[in-house]
Amino acid sequence: MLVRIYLYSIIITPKFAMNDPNHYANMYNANEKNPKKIRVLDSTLREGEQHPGVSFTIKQRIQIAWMLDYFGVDQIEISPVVSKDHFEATKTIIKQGLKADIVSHGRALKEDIDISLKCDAKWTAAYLGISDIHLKDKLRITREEALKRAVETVEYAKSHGLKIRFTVEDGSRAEPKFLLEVCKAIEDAGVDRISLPDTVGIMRPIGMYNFVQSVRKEINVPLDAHVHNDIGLALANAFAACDGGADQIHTTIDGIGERTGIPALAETAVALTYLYKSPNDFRLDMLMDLSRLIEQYTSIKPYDSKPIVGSTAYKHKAGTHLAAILRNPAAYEPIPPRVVGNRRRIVFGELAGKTGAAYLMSLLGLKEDENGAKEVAAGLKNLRMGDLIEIPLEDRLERKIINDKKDIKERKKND
Ligand code: HCA
Ligand code: CU
Repeated sequence: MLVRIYLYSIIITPKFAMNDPNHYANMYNANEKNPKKIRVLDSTLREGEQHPGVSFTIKQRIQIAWMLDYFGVDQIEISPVVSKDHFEATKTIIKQGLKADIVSHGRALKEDIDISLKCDAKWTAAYLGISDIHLKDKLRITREEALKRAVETVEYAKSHGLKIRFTVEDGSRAEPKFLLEVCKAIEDAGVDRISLPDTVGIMRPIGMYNFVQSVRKEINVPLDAHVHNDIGLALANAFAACDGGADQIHTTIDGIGERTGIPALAETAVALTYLYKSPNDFRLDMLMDLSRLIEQYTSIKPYDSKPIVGSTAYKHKAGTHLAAILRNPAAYEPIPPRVVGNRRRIVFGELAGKTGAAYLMSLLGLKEDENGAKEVAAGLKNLRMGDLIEIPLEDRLERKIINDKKDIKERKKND
């Protein structure tokens, strides 16, 4: 009877579904046949440096730019207007001739564009608040003055041979008609990209979609999504923006930035590759190293449960999880740790259960025996000390799969 059910399930389960545990999830995700490419602009050197406590040296900035370029981002943003050191760093990075565009960020002022020109920039980005609160309480200018300044900035950059992205800062809170008016005017002035930011992270995904789509319908220029994480929706909002017509997401390493930052590069790049099937060419196995580099240079440690790069992102603890993980890690891992440069770790303690205990015993060279495993599991529970040991699984251990008699026999032969 069992055999019949097994054969039946093999016959009716398509082979690809059996080979890919994410197959049905991918069906719900409804990817198009030829998904569009969504680009990444990394702003660790601009938005990231606005994170409290972060300040890189010139050498660190250059190294971060090199690594981001090697990783495969499309644009790298840095602001030369901040200080002499930032100017030096920008100029030097531009001179390196990296594959990524280096975007020199500043205010919507001729003097800031001049600084970009002095750095020999090919790309510049200018931002100007356009919401009523920014106009009234930050810039103290009228809508008319803002519109004029936006157009003049774009015209000035274009007349000096620069490519320019214009950021309508606080755009998600600007009056929609005025937002479109500004976008149309800068499109006519020859702007190359427009960044649509959710500067205070107030949008829900459908709101971000509507915001971007309203501009997409009227404007032909490529659009960037720059979204803040104040309520924790930045990553979701970035992708909603792309569904609404944006084709470039702003990230920083570990998501650092003003207040609670913007989407993390790791999460964005993994989601693009695996969930959105965007044809990028990222070296995802650098993600852990990129995160560690920032930790080293800033002393900001990503929180344990941070997706992809967090220290618990690939730790498995509960007995039922261990039982599955030790046979097939895909049971509880959407993406293998190696792909992103992370490691799988097993936690042994009061939740380890019989399978976890048996595995721990086999690692210690103890004889495989069901009762012994039960006793160890009970012992771990009775200790009431929570988690006791954590083992990173190196190659040799990772291959050692519990209950795999063949493996055990072979080991015995080799011992
Ligand atoms: C700032 C504001 C900004 C700009 C975003 C952009 C924002 O300069 O700090 O240039 O795309 O969140 O609106 O970061
Ligand atoms: Cu920002």
